[in-house]
Amino acid sequence: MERTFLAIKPDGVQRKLVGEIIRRFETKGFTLVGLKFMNVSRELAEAHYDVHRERPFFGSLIQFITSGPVVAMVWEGDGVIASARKLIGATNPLNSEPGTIRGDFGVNTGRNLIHGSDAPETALHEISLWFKDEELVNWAPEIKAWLYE
Ligand code: D4T
Repeated sequence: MERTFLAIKPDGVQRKLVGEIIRRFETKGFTLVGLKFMNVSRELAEAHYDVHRERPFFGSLIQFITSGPVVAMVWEGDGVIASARKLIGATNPLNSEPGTIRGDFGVNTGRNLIHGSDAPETALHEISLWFKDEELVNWAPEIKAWLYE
């Protein structure tokens, strides 16, 4: 089954949205296989956002993501990468549809609450960047037969 990397950013943590955000992926039917609450080092932040290194917002992005704790997660399920991006919503929360996480809780691109991997290759890369193999839990939820035909 597919896996994706999601991280509740410092604004999501500060605004006490951790439970609300996790609930959305749980109730959708995806399976949590990795979870840690952590401060992000500058080194990890820069590696994670390496593709944005030359962008004008890179400095403020690194400052923001290292400014407080984040909830790093790995979620599993058929099609979870694209589906999680839909549940999260557009990068600019003002353009995110109501019903999405950013659409319901955000108003600014620099405070868009949650990160989600955007493709299978990025998901693999980001999972290995943030988690050791032994930190991921392989398990099959008992309700699987009620989620999948
Ligand atoms: P992430 O990567 O956080 O899931 O966001 P997106 O995939 O939706 O958007 P992105 O990679 O284009 O941007 C990464 C990160 O940078 C912030 N950002 C982005 C910003 O502060 N100013 C900007 O102009 C843009 C485009 C928000 C998300």
